[in-house]
Amino acid sequence: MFNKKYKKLITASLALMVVFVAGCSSTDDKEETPAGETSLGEQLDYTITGIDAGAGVVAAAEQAMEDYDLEYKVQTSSGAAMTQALSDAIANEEPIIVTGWNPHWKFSKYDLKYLEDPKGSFGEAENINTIARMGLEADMPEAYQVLDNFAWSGEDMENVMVQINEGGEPEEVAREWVDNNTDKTSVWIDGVSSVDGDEINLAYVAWDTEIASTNVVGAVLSDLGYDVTLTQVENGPMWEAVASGNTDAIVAAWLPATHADHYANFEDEVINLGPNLEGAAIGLIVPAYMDIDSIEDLAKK
Ligand code: PBE
Repeated sequence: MFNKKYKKLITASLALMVVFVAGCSSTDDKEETPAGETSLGEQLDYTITGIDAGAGVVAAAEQAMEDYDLEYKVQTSSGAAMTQALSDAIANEEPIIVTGWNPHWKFSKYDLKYLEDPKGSFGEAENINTIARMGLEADMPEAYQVLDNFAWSGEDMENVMVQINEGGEPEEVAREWVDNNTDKTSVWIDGVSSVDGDEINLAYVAWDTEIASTNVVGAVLSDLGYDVTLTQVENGPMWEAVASGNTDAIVAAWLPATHADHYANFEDEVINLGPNLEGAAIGLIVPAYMDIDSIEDLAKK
């Protein structure tokens, strides 16, 4: 009855009507995405860019998805993959949500913001603590004293992190920082005697914060005469190592919230030497150009 041309026209108008009707059916909530536009959730494929599966911030992000009743998945990878994805998204002015933390070099490189967390899924202000194995004080009193004294500011740590991010070898950057900041490091070694090549092991996870701090403490211990080994592990094994005595200490314990489960497991098997850095934080972080401010906004967009 119809020739080919008419058939095409009819199909096209039907398709237009479908689009029109679909567009009309979802306009009652003002916050919803206007017809024809891709929602933020769709643009992000409902994905939060996470880091390593063992990280406390990944567990907290998964908890947040439950607390805020969100359909997003937290994709795990590594700290380095997360910062690469962040950098790629910013280069293209695309949306991205990452599991992040501070101190961190990313804040000096990019214009970023934490999403507000009114339900407190990511906890309050954090400290980074130093944890020693049982018996370290008796076995290596000099190292124990330095580890106990070790404390610096977020700004100090970021100075080291920025230089490593700019391509410096962690060990060399740490060495240089220690040499240039004797006003600080002299307090850590004040009254501590040198040793003669005693072996000491520090475990850490390859998070940018911990790469910086562990290398700095390693450099100071090495100046005192220790034969220092830094062992890179995952978060769970790091806690097991210090609890079992397989490593001598860690400077990477985020408390009270981020590593709360690990600390609760091993509290009686380790010595907590207290904070080496105060005022850290974890959370969901986005580029400042994104027009959301709170985790709650993800439910609407
Ligand atoms: N972090 C950095 C760690 C603690 C240090 C926030 C990635 C974590 O989430 O466990």
